[in-house]
Amino acid sequence: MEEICGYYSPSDPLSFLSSRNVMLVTLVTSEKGNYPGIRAHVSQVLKGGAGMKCGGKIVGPQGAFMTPNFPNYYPPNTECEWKIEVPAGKWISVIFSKFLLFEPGQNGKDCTKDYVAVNSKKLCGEKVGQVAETISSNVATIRFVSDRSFVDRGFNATFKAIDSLDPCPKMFQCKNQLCMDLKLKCDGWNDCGDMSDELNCKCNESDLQCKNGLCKPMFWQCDGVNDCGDNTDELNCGCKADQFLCLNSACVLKKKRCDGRNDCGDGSDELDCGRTTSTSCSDVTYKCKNQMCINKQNPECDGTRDCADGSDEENCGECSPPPPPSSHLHLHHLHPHTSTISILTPPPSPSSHLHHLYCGQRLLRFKGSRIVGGQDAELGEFPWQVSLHVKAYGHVCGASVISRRWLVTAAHCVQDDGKIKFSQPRTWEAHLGLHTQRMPGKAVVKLGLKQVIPHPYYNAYTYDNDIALMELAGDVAFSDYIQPICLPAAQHVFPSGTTVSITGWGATREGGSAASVLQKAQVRIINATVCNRLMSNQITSRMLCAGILSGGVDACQGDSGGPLSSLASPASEGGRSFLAGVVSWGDGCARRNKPGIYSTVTKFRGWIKEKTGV
Ligand code: 4AZ
Repeated sequence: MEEICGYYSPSDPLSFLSSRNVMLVTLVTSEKGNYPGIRAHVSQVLKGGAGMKCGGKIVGPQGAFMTPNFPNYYPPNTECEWKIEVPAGKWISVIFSKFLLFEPGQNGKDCTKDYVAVNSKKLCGEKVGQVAETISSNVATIRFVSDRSFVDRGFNATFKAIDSLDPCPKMFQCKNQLCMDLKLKCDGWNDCGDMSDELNCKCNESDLQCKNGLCKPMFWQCDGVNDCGDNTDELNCGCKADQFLCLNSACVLKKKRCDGRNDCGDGSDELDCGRTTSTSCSDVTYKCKNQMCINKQNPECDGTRDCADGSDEENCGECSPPPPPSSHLHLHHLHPHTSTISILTPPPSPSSHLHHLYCGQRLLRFKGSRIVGGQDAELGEFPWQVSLHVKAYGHVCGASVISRRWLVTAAHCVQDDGKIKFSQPRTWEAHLGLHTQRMPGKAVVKLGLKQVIPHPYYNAYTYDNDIALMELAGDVAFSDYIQPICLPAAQHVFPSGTTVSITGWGATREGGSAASVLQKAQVRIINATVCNRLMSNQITSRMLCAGILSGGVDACQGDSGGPLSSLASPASEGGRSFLAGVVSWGDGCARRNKPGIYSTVTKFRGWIKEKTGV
């Protein structure tokens, strides 16, 4: 029926129903780790019991029907036939709110295996969202057929009598026949599922008209994301076609870029011009340890030695050597009789004894690569993620490993609250290398704290400067499951639209309960001006917004203090993760147009260095 793994709470057990007197359960374990395993109860149910019944005649203005056992798997080799009759003169609208009839080898069109037939129209496969069918008669026959092989969860459906002249009274009818609230038409969101509520719209003044006819909320313009689909919302964003947009939002002629002169005023037209050179220092240049500045954006830990003193590759982990350009063993013949051997370290592997030298890199390899709208992280996928436990209570906040000694978290996690002294190091136990709460594997290291340093300007009312440092009671040994994340330089830029990861054991929905297995999700960085508008002017420059504005994906309670990890583009060598933000606050969780708010780590780079030396 299904292949499952992971952790399921006893309060939310899985249940399976076999349609016969046999069920095969196979437990497969790998060589890694020991776990408590499973405990299952088996009971017999009456064959042909209520849940197994299907078909029949349903008469009335509305009703519901579903496949046998729904939402469990329907049995193979089954046929159900429902005869529906609504009052004379009316038509019938059938809505399948779930439609799961997947079967390998069936393409969703021919429907030669398991299918549903609405009169003679066959439907099959798995459908996302609701499916609507209109029958232009007051009687209909719905047939469900499953063959001998492969079963799925089936469907549940409702039907109602509709007026043939007005099938969606006071509502908008989508092309796929669903009825939608009129307010949802032309609001920039694909509510119908087939975009039909967003086509042929006359955009109102607060909306942006895309060239392809769609209307999108105006605040999506120039946010670095192609929301229209034809990129028209990202054209002419402040600058004309032949102009370059400077980091300070000024426009200069494109031909002035990389001409050796500071045309923007902030020097950003002279960044990333191919050859990295020393330049006069400004807000947009990177300052090397020797106080010289270079004209390259985000040069730190990118595998290229850009500063003459190599300092841009220095804080990529403790005593990290500048990563070399390839992974071979090279002999440099300096002199006929002497040769220096430099061992060019390969990308770290679990067996590499050098792997503790790196930051922001996973040691384990992954196939592709709660948080609301996320999924289980893989073991070792976010080795800098820490779970901060209050002793005798459990997980309270997240944090990130930045060195053997230091963690970064949120200041609001370490504020005293009545009797609980969150500001005291002895209150806390940091769990590093953790994957599943209450299931500490061999990889987990639990450490007490020596110091807790909240940012001195943290404001508990506005959440401004919501960042804190934690010194571990001892040095932690890095492993496949414990690694530091790279800290971005103060000038590091995380452009709007960049996809970043959020991770944590926080609530999996607003007001919901915490996750057991570390959750991960991807969100996008949102333009600060847009975000400030969405969040009623509460965003300071120490805050960074990230989210999915259509809702459904976000950090939530219990994720606070955890990392907003940004993977440097694979093109820049190394593919390291940088700590772009620290989970701080939000207006609820995963709501539409309410991004998550993170502390901007670049703003605190100097303070972190001053307090920790990292
Ligand atoms: C919290 O309560 C919290 N949606 C953290 C993040 C967000 C909301 C609430 C962002 O810790």
